[in-house]
Amino acid sequence: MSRSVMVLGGDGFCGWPTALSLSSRGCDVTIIDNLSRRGIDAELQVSSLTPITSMEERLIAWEEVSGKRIAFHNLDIARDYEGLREVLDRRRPEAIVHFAEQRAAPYSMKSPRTKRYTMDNNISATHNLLVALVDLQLDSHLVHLGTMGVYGYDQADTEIPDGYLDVKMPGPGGEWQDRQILFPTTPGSVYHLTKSMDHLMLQFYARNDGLRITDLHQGIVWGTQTEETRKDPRLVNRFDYDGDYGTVLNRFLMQAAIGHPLTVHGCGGQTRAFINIQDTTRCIGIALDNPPCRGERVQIFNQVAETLQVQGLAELVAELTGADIAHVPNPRKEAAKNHLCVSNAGFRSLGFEPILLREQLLEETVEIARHYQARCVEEAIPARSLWTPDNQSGVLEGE
Ligand code: NAD
Ligand code: USQ
Repeated sequence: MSRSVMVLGGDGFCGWPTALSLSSRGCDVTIIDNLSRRGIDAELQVSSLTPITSMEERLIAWEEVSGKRIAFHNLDIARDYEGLREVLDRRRPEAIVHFAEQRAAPYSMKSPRTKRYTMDNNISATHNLLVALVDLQLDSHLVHLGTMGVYGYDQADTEIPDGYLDVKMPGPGGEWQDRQILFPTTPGSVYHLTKSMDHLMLQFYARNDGLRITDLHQGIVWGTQTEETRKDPRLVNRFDYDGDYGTVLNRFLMQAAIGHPLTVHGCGGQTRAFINIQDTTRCIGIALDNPPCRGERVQIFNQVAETLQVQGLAELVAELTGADIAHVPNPRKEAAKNHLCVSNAGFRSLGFEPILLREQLLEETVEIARHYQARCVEEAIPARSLWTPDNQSGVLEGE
């Protein structure tokens, strides 16, 4: 019998290609999404650079292309606990992949309303899901999409392990004892704060109720198409480029495609972790194939391919496309420069071989951006969300 998997947030940038990839692998997939991301596009008067079709059209196209059906429920998992409980009880999925959160740091810092929305939505979504699993005594393997940003970006030259840190603490007689603790969190936005809080909720429910949980600390996802979304134009994945939702590499690739200078914040000294969207789907497949046992602590994997500095990234895109680089004031409160060294040993030990940036997919993304450039709203490109009202330089005090 095929494995039943529920994909929460399955209309989104990571959720849609993941749902298709799982369906393609023979899983019986159900998507839950309240389409809030499309609603935020309307609120911001911008839309995906790629013309995404409605959920209904997407599912018809997938059935035509693959012969496989994906079920869909339009449901707000943060506000409709009974609705979520009812679908979970009916489907009793073997696994659940949870993407359903407000995921943009700039949007989360935009206004009191967006701060409160991000907090209420993300915390309630994750908590409702955990409560429902306990309430229904479901033994589904929960795979949660967390973020590298949970660790923060002020590490020294040390490597960030997969979630847990080996430390030495003084015992009663002053002797040093070995302990393993959760890596301390240092969130840099309200959005990242919600992920740090998710991180604690997952720990609590795994310990208290024996839930089987994998938490994936994912880096910045780049690219747009995957093996499955390429199969039909109606399956195209979303491509965010605006100042709130566009992430740095996809923004640079799109800016290069339309002849806009690459918007490097400050000196571009921030180093971040990256992963291609195709690898997101692969890693989730690997995580689903390797569930923890009941009673085990939360299994944490860093879902990253490589780390790069923003300035280096801009130079790489400029080299590839001939684009100019512009250094703009940083609207965020972040260090001018940081070091970041991350282990992805957990996934590598399970066979993950990451796609690296210098491979040909960068060009594919530029091509897609060129193809749809007429859909670009240029006024939506600048990042206008300020971390604090007086934050003109964006640099943390003491830098
Ligand atoms: P996205 O905004 O494109 O997708 C999220 C989806 O969840 C949307 O379709 C939205 O409508 C849905 N959703 C949000 N709140 C919901 C609710 N209350 N009920 C039902 N559906 C709801 O975001 P994405 O880029 O696909 O990110 C997915 C997950 O991966 C997020 O949790 C994000 O934090 C994490 N992540 C993303 C990236 C990235 O670079 N995109 C990197 C690391 C981690
Ligand atoms: N940046 C620029 N120019 C731009 C846009 C961004 O220099 O035009 C800089 C930012 O100042 C920041 C870095 O690039 O230093 C990354 O910004 P981003 O918007 O690409 O990524 P971020 O805000 O961290 O958030 C994204 C996703 C989020 C996910 C996170 C993974 O939106 O859902 O959790 O990446 S991570 O960064 O590893 O925490």
